[in-house]
Amino acid sequence: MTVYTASCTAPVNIATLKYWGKRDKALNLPTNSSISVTLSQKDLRTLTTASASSDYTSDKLWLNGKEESLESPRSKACLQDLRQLRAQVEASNSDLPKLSQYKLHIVSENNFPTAAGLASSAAGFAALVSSIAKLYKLPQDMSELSKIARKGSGSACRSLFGGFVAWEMGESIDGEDSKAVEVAPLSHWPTLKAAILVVSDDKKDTPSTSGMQLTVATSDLFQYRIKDVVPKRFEEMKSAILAKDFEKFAELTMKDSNSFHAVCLDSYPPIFYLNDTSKKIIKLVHKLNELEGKIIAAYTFDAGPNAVIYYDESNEQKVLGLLNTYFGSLGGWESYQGETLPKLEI
Ligand code: 2P0
Repeated sequence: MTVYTASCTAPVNIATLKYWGKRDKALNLPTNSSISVTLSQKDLRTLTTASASSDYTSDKLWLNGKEESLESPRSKACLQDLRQLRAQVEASNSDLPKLSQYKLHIVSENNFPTAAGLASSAAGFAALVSSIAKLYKLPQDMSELSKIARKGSGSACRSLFGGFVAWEMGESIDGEDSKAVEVAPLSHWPTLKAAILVVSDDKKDTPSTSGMQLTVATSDLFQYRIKDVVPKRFEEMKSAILAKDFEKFAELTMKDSNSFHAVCLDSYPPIFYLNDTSKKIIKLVHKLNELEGKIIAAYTFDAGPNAVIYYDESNEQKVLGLLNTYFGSLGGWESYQGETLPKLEI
């Protein structure tokens, strides 16, 4: 039996300008554009191997050694789009094996505990799409493929690129212009680092998808956020990244995290993702910046209580030293844009 295989990795990305809200739930079309930093491949990533064979009888997925379903509408949408593109390739070259008609076996592994409360769906769908695209030898570029990953999970579209990434919300109804683009590669700002503080590894309170729907339907503040706040912040953050202006980047990052959690609180009934430890981390970072007389650290929180702290490597001792003093009992990763250093003792 002939088995065709290809493997790819995709890293976790952490949004500095948050995606929160869909204008189309089936296509994962967002109500605002967003920006993220993709973490180093060496630290937090999904490795996926896709294989196709005429002998396979059904599509199958194993995630961290456990068989999972590929029957969700999101997974099916991704497979359908990829098969369609492969069929186009096969139509133009009749010598190619008809992989578009073969069933797929997908084996996927995270190198971080899924229970750590870190968004694994982004890296997961990005690795799924890129490994199948590689297997199918698709000619499409990453932005094109990001539209497929987006249908799996909105934030997954950003994990197809390394470094600094924008997800342009687009305007069309079919989502053809809702895609990820590179703002700057990883090498652009090698001294920027991120530390992740695992405050809790509990399953999140409200799943992102239903949380977003609730916010869109009930929050007045959300309307202000998407119309008056994010469009300007999107441009400012891209400029701050291109200029490697840490203070500006950090200020915008913290403000957007707070804005996102504010619209969660303004939802009805309210959604709470931050806990008391998260709030103490926020206060501590502001205290540190105040004592320094300038911004040397920025926090951001996703749909859970865990913190990601951005800082420049020149301030590593100060930032990590302080966090270690106050939150020494928390688990954490240190994620470097480049080399992997030992696990953080915090
Ligand atoms: C983000 N989050 O920009 C924001 C910030 C959580 C808070 O993207 O429904 O798992 O699969 O499109 O991508 C989490 O939402 O949601 C998320 P779906 P997703 O990273």
